[in-house]
Amino acid sequence: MSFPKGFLWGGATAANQCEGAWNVDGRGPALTDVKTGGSVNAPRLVTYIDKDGNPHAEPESPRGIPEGAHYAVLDDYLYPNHDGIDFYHHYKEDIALMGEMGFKTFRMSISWSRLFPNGDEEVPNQKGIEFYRNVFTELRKYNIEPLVTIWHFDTPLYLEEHYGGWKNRKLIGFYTRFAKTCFEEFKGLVKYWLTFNEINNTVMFLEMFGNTASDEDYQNAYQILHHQFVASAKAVQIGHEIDPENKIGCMICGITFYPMTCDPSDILLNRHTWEQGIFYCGDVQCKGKYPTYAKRLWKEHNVELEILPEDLEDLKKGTVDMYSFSYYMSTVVTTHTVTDKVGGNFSAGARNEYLQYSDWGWATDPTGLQYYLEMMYDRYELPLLIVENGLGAFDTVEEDGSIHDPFRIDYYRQHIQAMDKAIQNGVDLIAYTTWGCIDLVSAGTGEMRKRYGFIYVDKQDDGTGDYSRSRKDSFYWYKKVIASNGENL
Ligand code: BGP
Repeated sequence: MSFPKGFLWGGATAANQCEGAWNVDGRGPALTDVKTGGSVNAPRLVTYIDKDGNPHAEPESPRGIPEGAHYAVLDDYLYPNHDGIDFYHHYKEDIALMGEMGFKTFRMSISWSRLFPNGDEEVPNQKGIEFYRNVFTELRKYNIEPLVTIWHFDTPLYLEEHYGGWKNRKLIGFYTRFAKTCFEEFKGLVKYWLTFNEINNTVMFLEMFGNTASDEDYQNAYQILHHQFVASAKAVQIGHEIDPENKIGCMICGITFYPMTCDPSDILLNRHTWEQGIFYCGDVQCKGKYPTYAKRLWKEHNVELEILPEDLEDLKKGTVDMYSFSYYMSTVVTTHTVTDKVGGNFSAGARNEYLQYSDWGWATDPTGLQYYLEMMYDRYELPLLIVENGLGAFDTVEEDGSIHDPFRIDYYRQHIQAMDKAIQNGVDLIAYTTWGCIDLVSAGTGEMRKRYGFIYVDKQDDGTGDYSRSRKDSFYWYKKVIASNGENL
């Protein structure tokens, strides 16, 4: 195995899917308290669950909040992001378990509305700052390097309701203040930062296999992205000023796309899908300017962006130090009619007969990961981090309390082998944080039963469970992997 010394093995979570304590110590409600996390960026393919447990389709308008649903539901939501797995009160126990596995790094995010309850305040909530300082200090006790996502879908609800969310340019200023506060307050405790989780979701899933989007949807999506690009670039500049040691990355939802046939129209569509879905955001954030094909993308949907001259300066000055991405699956695109569609949480494509699919229809494809790694390293020549990868699956607790998850171990083994091949081929991969290292609420569906963890959490979708934590077989396996720096698979 070729993993470099100091390789950052670990796991990943997001505040909105694990912290809970949604109204504790001054935290304000976030958009993700009332909608599943994925819906924030990919409004079409998710449902929200009302207090009687009934799923409802998303409303027509992208990013719209179901009318009358939010506060009414908030108090006793059944499948809630806002309860999470109560990491807020269990963090010491959870970090001890991560320490036991030998984690070198832990990816987590900071809840914006815990620091700025409405999002537009000038002064942060001290209790929120205290919480994260305690978490980072606890991580350092175990020599675990925090890897912190500043925004993981959870815009304060107030900003959505009163400003229209990221469509509004004002959000750049609010986010920048939030990011600056994080860099200042956690200086010396955190060195690795990611500005926006899966920033590309906004545009990637607008139109795939039968989903339709209007020109207005495209207009909004590209304008939202422009605001987020500028916000990210400003954050990178501020982060570097506050501490030159800071390493700040982008975070892209990584999917490997294949053409279904060798029909030239499929090959061209595949290239255009990569451009719209994956390269567009990475290119702006890594190269500091809009790519040449952006004009084609905008023209296709009559998009006219509001871009100020100083924005372009910011993009140039605020390029990221590293490229991070999530990777769960590949998908297949075609111009031909497809009847057998399979989907991820946010994506859907044609079935690939060479691959196996998870219970949630995600294609397991480690070779696609190698492909992605080699392609992105060549494109950007920046250190790469895989900050999400994993298999959402059902777990069964045996009578003696043990949990056997060989399927999960197999999945990881294959992906780690693919990473090894990419490293041997020259890729500078520095970190691997598996998604949901501790079971948490699903972003796409709001469920608990779709589990990713090495650590099982007794919280069930029917509201039962005592939140106790236990070790799955994969826990012991991953511990060996880390101890041997990837040799012992
Ligand atoms: C990514 C999100 C995560 C996460 C993961 C798994 O897109 O960044 O927040 O949840 O997908 O998705 P799901 O929870 O739908 O299984």
